[in-house]
Amino acid sequence: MFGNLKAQPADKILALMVEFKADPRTDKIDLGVGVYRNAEGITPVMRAVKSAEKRIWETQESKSYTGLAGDSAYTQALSALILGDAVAPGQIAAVATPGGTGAVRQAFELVRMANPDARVFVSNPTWPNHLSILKYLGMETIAYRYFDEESRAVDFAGMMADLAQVRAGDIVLLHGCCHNPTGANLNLTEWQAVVDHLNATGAIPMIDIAYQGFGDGLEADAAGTRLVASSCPEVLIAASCSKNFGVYRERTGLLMAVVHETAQQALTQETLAYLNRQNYSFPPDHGARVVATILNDEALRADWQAELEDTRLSMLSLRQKLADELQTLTGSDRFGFLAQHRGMFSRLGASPEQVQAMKTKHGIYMVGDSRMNIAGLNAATVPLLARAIVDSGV
Ligand code: PLP
Ligand code: TYF
Repeated sequence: MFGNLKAQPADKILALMVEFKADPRTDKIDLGVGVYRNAEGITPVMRAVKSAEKRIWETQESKSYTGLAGDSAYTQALSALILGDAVAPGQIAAVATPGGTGAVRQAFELVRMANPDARVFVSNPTWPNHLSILKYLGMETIAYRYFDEESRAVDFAGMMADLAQVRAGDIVLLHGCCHNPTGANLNLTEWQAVVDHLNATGAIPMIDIAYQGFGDGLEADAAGTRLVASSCPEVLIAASCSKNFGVYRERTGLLMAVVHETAQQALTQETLAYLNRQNYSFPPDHGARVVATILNDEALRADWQAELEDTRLSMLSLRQKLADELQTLTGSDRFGFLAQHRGMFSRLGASPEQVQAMKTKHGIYMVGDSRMNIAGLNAATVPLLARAIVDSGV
């Protein structure tokens, strides 16, 4: 049996992690995998997470099973963080999932169950796992233009032209904020135009939001998602707490379905719980309990927000420093987009050869499509990167 297995393509981001680790150079710079790192290069456990874990350790009296949907204190608190009051609670079905990836997987499975003919429109480019999971599930996937390689901004005209082909029941996958891998995002006017188009055609939005609080702030980063949720009759939302709570390895995610008719809420909720049961039964609890503890406690929540805001501002400041440094070195505004992009990532627009040259000559690791994790930088490495970029002829 095992001899029948075929080797599967590796995840290029995770492969780069391994390659970086094996590089003996001490001055190497890791701009690969999307993990936040502070100025000391550490991915810290957030203060509020430590406090919540202590509290849980002190007070938790049982680790018996929760429910198939996870702890409702978690699903409700995180739904409210993402959606605010954009939709009435009675219109939301929600389940905890193992990370944002688990939510994405369950969302696609729900779509396939409800409408096997649905096609899934994804941005070109998108997070590679979207494509890999869709392929694994055998779902038809269509790419829409998203990134203008010249301006390094959203190619909105191209995006809308490609979305003209959507049919009723098709799924349009959108990144809620901090687009991975480009860093280029829709503004609210553009979100509105997408919403109008989806509603005119009957296509269904699915939002993947994995970086709320990393771009323009907790509220601003959720604005597009809230607009969609309040304006479209049916919406899927896959959310991750990995980044904004720094609980990567705890696998803490949420899948929400916003239903038009309150009567459909119970059936959708039951189906989401059913899908959890088929795949892993009860979702992980520890990270979810930490998140719920933080969100439902005024002091912990304030402390978490303050640390998240410091994290966001540190990335913004690195962006500005890098853009300024490149401005000085090149005497042009060609790299001004770095300060306009939001979140952890920017697609630099370097060729695969230039990315390779930066790795071999300068020990700078970025993903092959020239996606850089801005949080991998610090004040000392920004000038090194800027010089390597210019030196490589980008
Ligand atoms: N969606 C996007 C766009 C991501 O970048 C990530 C990665 O962090 C995720 C989903 C899922 O993250 P996780 O499964 O670690 O919560
Ligand atoms: O895009 C990233 O770097 C993060 C982390 O299979 C990640 O989203 C990368 C690859 C992967 C899972 C998570």
